[in-house]
Amino acid sequence: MHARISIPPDHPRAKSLNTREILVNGYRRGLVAAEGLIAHGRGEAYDYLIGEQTTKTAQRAIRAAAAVLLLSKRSVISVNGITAALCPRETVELARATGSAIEVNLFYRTEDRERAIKAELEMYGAENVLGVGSRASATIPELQSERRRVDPDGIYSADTVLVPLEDGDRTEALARMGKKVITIDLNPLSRTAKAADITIVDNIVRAIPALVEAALEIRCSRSLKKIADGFDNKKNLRESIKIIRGGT
Ligand code: PTJ
Repeated sequence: MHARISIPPDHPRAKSLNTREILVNGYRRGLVAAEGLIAHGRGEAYDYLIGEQTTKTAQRAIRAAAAVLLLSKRSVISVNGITAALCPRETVELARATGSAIEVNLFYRTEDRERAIKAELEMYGAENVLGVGSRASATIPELQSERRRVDPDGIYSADTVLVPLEDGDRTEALARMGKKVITIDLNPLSRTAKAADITIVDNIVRAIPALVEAALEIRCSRSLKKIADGFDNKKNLRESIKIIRGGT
């Protein structure tokens, strides 16, 4: 990740400020929607409340998510603007480590942004990026937003979908289609967080690299099913809320 201006490395908020710079840069490069900058601001507030670190609770969700991705027959990583700007390399690595496909799926959909995101992912080695332009010819039923347009070879026929930074509706619609949904959302109170099968309450800049690490660590394990089945999302979300309230 490269920032446009240089933030003094000893600045107490250097990491967070660098992430902002990369996002603003991503906006200027046509990857991120202007609204994405606002969405990230909301995320920052929650990140501050969890101590800007991957909590034990998030680590549990990350391990379960890695197990589910590895067990799935057709897993898909859904990529939006923020994800493409902040973690393009790690998203491609995660796809490789878990045998997942990558699909571009945008709330504020424009074909220019879809193509820019595809090109960014390809720069980091992604092949066969799904969901761009006319490839998104299938429709998620009962969903009104632009996110409803999906690739018949990707999200539409997937058994598991990883949806980082989501907006509630699609998670619920994918769950109705019988798919397992994994999300990364710093807000444990969001509709997405509650509707997903596995919610990783963490910043994507930490969560996606941690998912890669977990997948590489457990991919040969015989206990994948046990890890996946042993995870309780409701309990995990309650614990995340407790952390935010200062309960641990
Ligand atoms: O690129 P597009 O067009 O698909 O647009 C994507 C956004 C994110 C703009 C769109 O989906 C949106 O408006 O999302 P929301 O409804 O604002 O939800 C975003 C959620 O992600 C909120 O609950 C935030 O707390 C959370 N969030 C924001 N930044 C991060 C985050 N979670 C993890 N890591 C972050 N860096």
